[in-house]
Amino acid sequence: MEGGFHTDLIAALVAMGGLAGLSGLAIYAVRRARAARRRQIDEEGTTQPVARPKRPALRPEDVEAGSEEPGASDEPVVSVPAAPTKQPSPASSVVSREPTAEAASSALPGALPPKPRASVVPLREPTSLGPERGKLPGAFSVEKPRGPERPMPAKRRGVAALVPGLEPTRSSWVKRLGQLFTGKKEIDPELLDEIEKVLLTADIGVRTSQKLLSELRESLDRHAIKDPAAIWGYLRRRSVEILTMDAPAVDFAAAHPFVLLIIGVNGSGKTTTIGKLASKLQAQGRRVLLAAGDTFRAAATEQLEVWGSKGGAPVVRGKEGADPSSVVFDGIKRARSEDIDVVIADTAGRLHTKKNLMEELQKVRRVAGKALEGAPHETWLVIDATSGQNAIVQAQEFTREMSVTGIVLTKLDGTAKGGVILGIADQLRIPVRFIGVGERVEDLREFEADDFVDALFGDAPASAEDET
Ligand SMILES: Nc1nc2c(ncn2[C@@H]2O[C@H](COP(=O)(O)OP(=O)(O)O)[C@@H](O)[C@H]2O)c(=O)[nH]1
Ligand SMILES: [Mg+2]
Repeated sequence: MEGGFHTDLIAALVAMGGLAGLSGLAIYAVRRARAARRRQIDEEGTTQPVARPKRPALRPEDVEAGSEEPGASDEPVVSVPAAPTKQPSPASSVVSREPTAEAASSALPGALPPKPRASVVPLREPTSLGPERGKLPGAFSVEKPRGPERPMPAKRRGVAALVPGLEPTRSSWVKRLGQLFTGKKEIDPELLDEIEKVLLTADIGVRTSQKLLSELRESLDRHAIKDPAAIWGYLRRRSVEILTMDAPAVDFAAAHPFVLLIIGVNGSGKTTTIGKLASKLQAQGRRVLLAAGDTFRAAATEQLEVWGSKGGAPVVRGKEGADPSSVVFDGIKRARSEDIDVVIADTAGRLHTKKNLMEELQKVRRVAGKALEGAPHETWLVIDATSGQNAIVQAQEFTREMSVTGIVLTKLDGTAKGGVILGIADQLRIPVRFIGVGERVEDLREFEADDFVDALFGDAPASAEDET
């Protein structure tokens, strides 16, 4: 009885072992076939069946790695030619599968090629291909492309240098906007409502936000925009258009001396901007003189002298409370006699009343013209980006009274309100000449609409990465 039971038990175990072995073999064969297919797609960029090259036998760890890939499936992978991507790929590129939630959210939708099925992720060095492949069979990679490994042409380096200064804005409404498009395949009314909400809180200003939205709705009605990625592309393109002015570049050699008048409210960054700009001009070999027209505060003159002494620029000053126009007049006269190339005139941002300030500034303009015909050649309004929508109101007040030829937007590094630049540019149609993204000389950056929008909307990971 007992012996028979043992025999039965052994027979059952043998049968089960056989079954497990068989199914194990079957799973192994399927995995091996999948891994081989992935390699084929990866290496040849095709899904067409072709004669397979002989491979060494798969090791157990290869099978193990393959089975852990969350994105593995038998779906065909579409290979995309390098042309539609922003960064043309060098010799090495890996076709990466796109629409996993994580991978999609790692890049803002603007970076997506027209068909968001797959993108070409360039690698910096061809040599990195080997180990990279060993770890991540490219065609099914769900790991985010690693930013620092991307090659960087000169223009992209300029954009990259701007990115840290724009981080507060990038990681607020720009990020929220980007997240609206992540994983979205279709445009629904909800998406438009969400876009509206984000734009209205972006400090762009109600007028400019509404304008963008009504244009967007109209494009949707005309079926000119068909998918969410196209909306993102549209917002980027319109931003560049708004920020691009039909104005000639500033030519500091257009007059001798070239007189630049700097105006703006107290604390907006006038004196600091003058100091940074003077350093830049001196680095170009120009002789610069500074006129300390902010006679309202003694500290302002001292601050200008500190900047002047750094690069050896003479500073013309008046007594505290002196007429600023007389200081500017003296400065221009001295510049003419000393063969100075550029005079930069500082002014006060606050007098006893607003009306007085505007009158005072108009007088400075007139007197500058008496010291040198055609002066001031440019008048730049310095605006503190941290004041958000107030900045738009402020700019409107100044430009009503003064002929302003350029805007300098400072302190973008310290605020999420960088969207204000769009409102200012859209409503005033005055070119932004420089932006301030920090305290150092190099943080005063010549404004270039294209680069700015690239850095702001960017294709660097800016959305999901920070949230996990
Ligand atoms: N973070 C940052 N601070 C800035 C920038 N521009 C100016 N500042 C600071 O803003 C403050 C006021 O600047 P100031 O030039 O004195 O303003 P003014 O009263 O208009 O002359 C100073 O502490 C500057 O260092 C900028 O782009 N980024
Ligand atoms: Mg000042």
